[in-house]
Order: sequence, then C-alpha cells, then structure tokens
Amino acid sequence: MQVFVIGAGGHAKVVIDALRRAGTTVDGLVDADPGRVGSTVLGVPVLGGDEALERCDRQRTRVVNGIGAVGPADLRAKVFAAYRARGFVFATLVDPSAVVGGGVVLDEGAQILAGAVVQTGCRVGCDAIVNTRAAIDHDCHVGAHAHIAPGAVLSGDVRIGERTLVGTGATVIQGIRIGSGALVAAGAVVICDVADGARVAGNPARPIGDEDCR
Ligand code: JB3
Repeated sequence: MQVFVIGAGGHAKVVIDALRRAGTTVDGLVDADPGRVGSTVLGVPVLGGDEALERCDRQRTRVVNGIGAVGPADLRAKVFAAYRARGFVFATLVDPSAVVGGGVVLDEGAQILAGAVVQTGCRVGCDAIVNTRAAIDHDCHVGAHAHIAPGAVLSGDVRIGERTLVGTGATVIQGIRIGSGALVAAGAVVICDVADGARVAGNPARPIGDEDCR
C-alpha cells in the first residue's frame, strides 16, 4: 500500500511523524502551493499539487489529510470530500502513544494524535482530529472534520458537531451539546450548550464576535 499525505504544512509534519512511529512509510506529499513542490518535510518529498496522485491505483493507495484547522474546518472538509469523490480512501491514524478505549469507533480518516486519550464508548467521526494530549471521556461523539485541539478536555457524553473547533486547552463539562461549525476559543470552560455556528470564549464560556476570535 502506498501512503500520501495531503498538505505540507504544520499539521502534515505532525501526521508524518505519527505515521512513522506507527510503522507506516509515507511515500510523498501533495500541496496546493507550487513553491513547496520539490521541497521535503521530514525528508518526505512534495511531489506536486493534488493532480499528482491522479494516476495512483486507488485500491493500493491510502491518503491522510495533512491539512489542519484553526477555525471551523471548511478547507479540511472540502479537501476530504474532493479526494473521496476521486475514489481515494483515507487512512485512520492512531499515534502509538495515544490511549483508545474498548468499543471506540473511529470513522474513516479520524486522527488520534500523540498522548491523546479517547475513552470507552466514544465515536470519532470521519476526518476528525483529536490532537496532542487532548482527552475525551466516555461516550462522547465527535462529528466529522471536527478538531479537538491540543490539551482540550471533553468530559463524559459530550456531542461535538461537524467541522467544529474546540480550541487549545478548552474544557467542556459532561453532557454538553456543541453544534456544527462552532468555535470554542482556547482555554474556554463550556458549561452550557453551544448552537450551530456560534463562537464562545471565557470561563464560563459566552458568545463572542469574530473580531475577538483567535
Ligand atoms: O494547532 C496545531 C497543533 N496545529 C495547527 C493545525 C491544526 O492547523 C497548525 O499549527 C497550523 O496552524 C494548521 O496546520 P496546517 O493546516 O498544516 O496549516 P499550514 O501550515 O498553513 O499548511 C497548510 C498547507 O496546506 C499549506 O502548505 C497549503 O498550501 C496547503 N493546502 C491548502 N489547500 C493544500 C490545499 N494542499 C493541497 N494538497 N490541497 C489543497 O486544496
């Protein structure tokens, strides 16, 4: 099986390292920026743009989404959909240092990164990221393309909608529902449900405007 990573930036670098430590060889990267073609990331060559994989045998190829998300994950989701439409299958990635409990369901392309804990009964949706040292307790559902950023904590039975970002170090108490395309700012403490598309910050987390967001 050949393995290619989509994107050649910061998230791709983390993904390549995790794949290697899991025993997977990465055969190349593809990136939309022509300036990156011919360069390497951790020694892996950037082969070209997305068209560079067109002639790959889909049965013998797996792709890994190396495009992260620092807001709602629209670009990441768009790239995932485009590759699926071209017949590619995304590999699911679990860093060897992560803990994944019994009965956890990881959908296609889910990424569980270094030191993360995903407790029993959880489901992590297609293309979602549980980033470095994030902790997701029992029976949580993380929607497709969502990003649980480094060090964030979800207590038990939390629901996170599609493409939502739970920012670095944020905490979500048990039983909370957070909608789709939402943003929980870094360090927020969420004790009430959050609507689709809402942006919240602070302790306790409250709605904020776009200009406050980072
Ligand atoms: O917060 C953490 C731990 N990581 C962040 C991650 C989640 O998101 C990280 O710090 C970054 O801020 C961000 O990482 P990402 O997505 O790797 O961003 P960046 O370093 O800017 O790299 C994105 C790369 O994707 C760039 O090289 C773009 O040219 C490339 N790109 C954009 N659109 C694309 C496309 N590449 C391909 N193949 N196809 C596209 O459509």
